[in-house]
Amino acid sequence: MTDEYLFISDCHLDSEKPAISANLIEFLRERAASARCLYILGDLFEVWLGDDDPAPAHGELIETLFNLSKNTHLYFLAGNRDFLLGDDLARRAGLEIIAEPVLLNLGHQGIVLLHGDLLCTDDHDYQTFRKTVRSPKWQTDFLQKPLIERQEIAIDLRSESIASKALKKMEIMDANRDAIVSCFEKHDVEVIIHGHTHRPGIHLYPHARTRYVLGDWNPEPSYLSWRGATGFVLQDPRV
Ligand SMILES: [Mn+2]
Repeated sequence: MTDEYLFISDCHLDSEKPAISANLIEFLRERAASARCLYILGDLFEVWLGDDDPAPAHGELIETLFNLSKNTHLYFLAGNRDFLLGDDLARRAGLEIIAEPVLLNLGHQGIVLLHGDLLCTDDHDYQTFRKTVRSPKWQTDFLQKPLIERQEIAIDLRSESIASKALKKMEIMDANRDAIVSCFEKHDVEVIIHGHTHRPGIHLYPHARTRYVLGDWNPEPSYLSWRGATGFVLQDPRV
């Protein structure tokens, strides 16, 4: 066991993309096994419509997570695709569900963990939608519908989302600079770690502040590592 902390997000696991699941399972078995903690910062699944979904395509992954959780502490912070991941799946996968913003100290640095969608404040339509679907009432009502009906609603929402994204300028889907700066200030931290935008990178700000953006896993793994001896290292073939 090392002092390593690992951070991933945006695997978007999907039965139609088995190579991503295979990469993640290998990462969990090989790379993450010696880490102290693994933080999954949302959009682990392309879609998660409730823990009563038998999700047979994800059986091996859930078992691999559970086995890993015996030695490595696994945290899950919801993304915009899998915010309905609940206590039942968390128990089966050995995950501890955490709610953003998550504050953490590593070395002498204060860190805040987010999925990242909250920083995309220029996308007003999305922020309105987010408020609706994150309300406990909406979630309770939705989860009471039969699974087949939830799947149909998700397909409708997905096609609307693709259509609206195609019409929006790319920059309004990225993190807003004012939202980033106010996030550093509000939480009084030196580091922000998030995913969601699928634009992996390391961004520097005044006052020795750094924002690490995790990439998606299509086609290659992307992860951030922290160790006392090395600090943060972003592993992404695009960076
Ligand atoms: Mn996302």
